[in-house]
Amino acid sequence: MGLWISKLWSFFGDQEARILVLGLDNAGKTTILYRLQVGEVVSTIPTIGFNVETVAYKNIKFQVWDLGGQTSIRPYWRCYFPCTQAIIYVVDSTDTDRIGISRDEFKALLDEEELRDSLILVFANKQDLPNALSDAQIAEGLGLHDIRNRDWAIFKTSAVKGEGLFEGLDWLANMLKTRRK
Ligand SMILES: Nc1nc2c(ncn2[C@@H]2O[C@H](COP(=O)(O)OP(=O)(O)O)[C@@H](O)[C@H]2O)c(=O)[nH]1
Ligand SMILES: [Mg+2]
Repeated sequence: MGLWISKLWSFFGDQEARILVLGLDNAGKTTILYRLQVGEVVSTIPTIGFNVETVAYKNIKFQVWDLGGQTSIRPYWRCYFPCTQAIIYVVDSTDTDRIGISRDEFKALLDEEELRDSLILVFANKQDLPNALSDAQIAEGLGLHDIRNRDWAIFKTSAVKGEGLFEGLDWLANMLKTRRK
């Protein structure tokens, strides 16, 4: 287990905290969840039919599900929004066809009232593949520079190689530390 998680935890104290790992299917979210190596990944399929994967470290929960697809289940996502300190938004940097869909989903999250104080950490994933868009292109594609009044950062990652993930999480921990001051 990495130092980053105890660092993250030290900023939360006893407070319940949630970090949502979201993005389109095939972005690499599940791979990232396993990479974190903070505990056992538990998969639950509520009756409403979307799969939520959770890994917990003390009072911090990381939760993953796929965006896109059926709009009828969207309202149920809101059950997972309270106490969300951060959103890790994962993009398959080779999926140029769906960057627009990813952007729309991302914008919809930013509009959620209960997520208005969440930090935004974007992972431009699959950077090990030759045709991957750069982090600047992903930032452009998602419209990151249009974001106002929120803290965000983008990191280049390769979930399969384990690159960039912990740099991003370190940013998150440092931001939480700054906010607590
Ligand atoms: N080359 C490469 N493949 C990746 C990376 N991250 C995930 N994948 C692969 O992409 C596919 C989808 O990953 P998965 O974690 O299931 O995506 P999810 O649908 O977002 O949970 C799997 O075959 C992964 O092995 C990466 O950084 N590089
Ligand atoms: Mg998955």
